[in-house]
Order: sequence, then structure tokens, then C-alpha cells
Amino acid sequence: MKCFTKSVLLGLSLLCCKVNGAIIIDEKGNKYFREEEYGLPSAIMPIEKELFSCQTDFQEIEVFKSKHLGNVLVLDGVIQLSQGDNFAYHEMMVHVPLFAHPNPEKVLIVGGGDGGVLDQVLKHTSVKEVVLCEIDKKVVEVSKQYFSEFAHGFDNERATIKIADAIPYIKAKQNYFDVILIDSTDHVVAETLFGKEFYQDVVQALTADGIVVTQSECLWIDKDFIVDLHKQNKKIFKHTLLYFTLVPSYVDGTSTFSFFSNSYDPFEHIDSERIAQIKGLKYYNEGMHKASFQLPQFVKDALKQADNE
Ligand code: SPD
Repeated sequence: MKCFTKSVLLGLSLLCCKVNGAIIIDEKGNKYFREEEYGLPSAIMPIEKELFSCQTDFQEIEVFKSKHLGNVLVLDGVIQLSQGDNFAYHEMMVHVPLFAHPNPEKVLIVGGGDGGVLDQVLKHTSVKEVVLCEIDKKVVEVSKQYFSEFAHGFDNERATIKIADAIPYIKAKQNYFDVILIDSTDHVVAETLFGKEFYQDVVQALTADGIVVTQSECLWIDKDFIVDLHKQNKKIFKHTLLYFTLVPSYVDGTSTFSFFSNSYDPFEHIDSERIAQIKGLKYYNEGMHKASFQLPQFVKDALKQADNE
């Protein structure tokens, strides 16, 4: 993990390019993690203890214990999840598409090696098979150790864990998955998981009435990226919608998700009785499902402008 004193970090923030997270050390030796993108600063997270750090063939993996949000997983300098607020991301990534589908039985998770998405998918009794395709086995190992609350999903008999590149895996599948969830790392690092070629393969791997949801980064900071993805996938899917959730540990406190389907819109199959069967949800409910698609005017305007181009 990069370490900077305050003055070096201020200097870096003047560069108008993507800069990932770094540890800041104050005069008393206290450590803080600060992520920033395109020169825009985020909240500073006090670190209680650095727990783990390694470089794999794919990325730098770090785990630290934060003062307020428990253990935090960082990949290539970008916060992926914290124990304290991951439910806002994982519940919304999973339950929105799974409740939008009338009967999801086969689900694919692309990435998601921390197990958080898998944990939520397995709460749906309709799901008979869930495949998790993660490229970096170290993410799974590290998560089992430091985020053990998700670990039971890996041993579930309905789950298959594939340590592999999801791109060829998806290419080889035809008309198979009801729902595909793309729980990737940062969009710059995982660029190929957002491109047109990838989505053409995703459509083939989905059943005709399938749904795909991808994490699509932060509402404020990544607006242009979100609009470009929307523009690209409007040509591939009948329903292309954006929704969002609030994740305090992320760089601007939000995460968006892009919802694509050639069959279902996100609302027509919401069923209160199905939702009530899942106990212990902390963020998702029927109201949030609907409300999360309501967007601020500046985002609506940007998407509308893209539609007219
Ligand atoms: N802007 C950060 C995006 C991180 C998305 N990945 C989260 C993985 C959680 N399972």
C-alpha cells in the first residue's frame, strides 16, 4: 500500500487523473486511508490496524481494520467492501434483479471472490445453481480469513466456485443463466468486463428472459463512464436502467448498478410475499427496490442526452 504524508497527498490531488487510495500518516503517527479519483477527494477512514497485504499475478490485495466500519478489503488501491456497510451494496446488487425475475434458478457471479454476493444469492430458495467465477484465488482465501461472515456460501451445495477468467467461461455458455451479476473491481482495472464484445457474449449466455446487473461505479465521480455504458448497452438490451445505493466507504459514498434485460423491466414481478421470505435484510426492501431507480435530475439529463445522440 502506498504511504504518503499529508503534503505529498495534496500534491497528488492536483493531478487531474485517476489516483487510487493511499495511507496518510499524520504528525502523531495515526494512519488513515484515503481514496480519490480524478483529483476529487473522498472521506478519510481512520485505520486501527493493517492486517494483510500482498501482490498477486492480478492485483494488489490489502485488508485493514478500520476504526468505524470493521475490516476493509482494498484491491489495487480501491475499497471493495467494509464489514460495516457492505450490505448496502450486496443486498442491492442481488435482490433487485433476483426479485425482478419471476423464477431465478441459475445465477452466475462474475468476480465476487469475497463471497458477499454469493451469500445474498443463496438466500433465494428458487436458486438451484450458482456459479462464482473469480480470476484471483487469493481474494477467496483472504476473504475467508478476514470476512468469515460470507465464508459459508463457498461450501454450499448449490454453489460452484470456479477460479478462472470469466470472459472465456461466458463465451462457452449458451442460453443458460437466468441472472448474471458482475461484481467486478474498479472499471479501469476490469475494463474488459464493461465492453461491447463482453456484453454480446453475456446476452448469449443468458436465457431469453435473463437479467444482467453490473456494478457501475459511483454516481457523481463516474457519471461519464455510466452514461457511456448506458449508451453502449441500449443497442444490445431492450431494458437499460440505472439504480443506486449508498455506501459510505466508497469514494463518493454511492454505488450505481446498471440493469439490463431483453424481457423484464425491474418492477413487473416484484412480489411482497417472496420478499418477506428473506429474513434479516438490512438495506433492501420493496420501497428501496422501486426508489433506487429514481435518479437525480443531473443524471437523468445526462442519460437522456445520451439517448438522443
Ligand atoms: N468503486 C468501487 C467499486 C468496487 C466494486 N466491487 C465491490 C466488490 C464487493 N463484493
